[in-house]
Amino acid sequence: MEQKTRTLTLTEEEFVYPGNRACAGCGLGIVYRTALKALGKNTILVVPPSCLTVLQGLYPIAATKLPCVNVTFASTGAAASGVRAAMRALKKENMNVVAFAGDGGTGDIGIQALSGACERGEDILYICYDNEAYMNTGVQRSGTTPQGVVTTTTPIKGKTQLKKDVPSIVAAHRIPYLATASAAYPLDLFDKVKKAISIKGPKYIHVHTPCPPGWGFDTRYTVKVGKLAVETGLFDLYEKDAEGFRLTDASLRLSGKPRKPVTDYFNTQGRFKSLPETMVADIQKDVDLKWAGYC
Ligand SMILES: Cc1ncc(C[n+]2csc(CCOP(=O)(O)OP(=O)(O)O)c2C)c(N)n1
Ligand code: SF4
Ligand SMILES: [Mg+2]
Repeated sequence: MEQKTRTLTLTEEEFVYPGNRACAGCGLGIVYRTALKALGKNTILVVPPSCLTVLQGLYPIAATKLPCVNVTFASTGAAASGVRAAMRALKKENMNVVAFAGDGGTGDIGIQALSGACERGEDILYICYDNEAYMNTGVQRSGTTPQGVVTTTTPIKGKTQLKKDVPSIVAAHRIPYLATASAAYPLDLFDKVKKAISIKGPKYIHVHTPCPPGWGFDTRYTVKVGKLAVETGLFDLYEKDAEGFRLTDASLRLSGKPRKPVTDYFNTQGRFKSLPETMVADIQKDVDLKWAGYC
């Protein structure tokens, strides 16, 4: 696969004030700051309950410079559709309407409203930051928690079920733009958000987002852990649009090359402490099979 040249670069303007209520080392801080730079000031955010509502805070001491509608979990896709309709009525078509939600709020509780918005062809961007559990309420397992991970609501040997593939569910709606990204690759994320808002209709970006307290690693390793997820081939950076599917950034560079073993990723985090060896072997086999399909 051919690498597209990067022409964009991060802008200087900040839309997040210094100092917010996220934990030290929070991957969401990188995702949010980068995405807002790409979105710019003509943006309205729609945010359900999550660590992001805590990070943003509430007026008049909010950490964000952008207007935000805080909505209920199940309604994010519908609320964003309503905000888009309001912008149409006010003849403010140039506004970006952006739903920004966690993995639990997206892949479990908000999935039907997201599906409805995609099926109706609403002109919205939906960004899901995937920290792979319900973090804000104390690390409960979600549909997107990976197999084998220990949370406060899994058996002591870890989650038995597989991680739900939410980007594939959304892709089944055949929307004009869909991408995955990672907090560890902010330039790739920036490019994808820029591209998404240049396209009409529903757009979806799923962002892998390391969380030090929830995943059990030291706050200084957020980017290292995020990179290892990509370098081991467990989480892939890609985009899908009218031109088709392509790997991007580090995932594209990995194509046809040996990847790091998945244990390099698992060993960095306490949440994988109970992973049985047989499960590790099965996961490695699955990753190898998936990558054989890319080459
Ligand atoms: C209907 C409803 N159920 C439960 C809650 C409690 N709650 C608030 S935030 C949250 C966790 C959200 O998880 P996720 O969407 O993954 O975002 P994260 O906290 O991980 O950033 C929960 C369960 C709520 N606010 N509303
Ligand atoms: S619990 Fe995790 S996602 Fe939530 S603010 Fe803390 S580091 Fe960020
Ligand atoms: Mg979450």
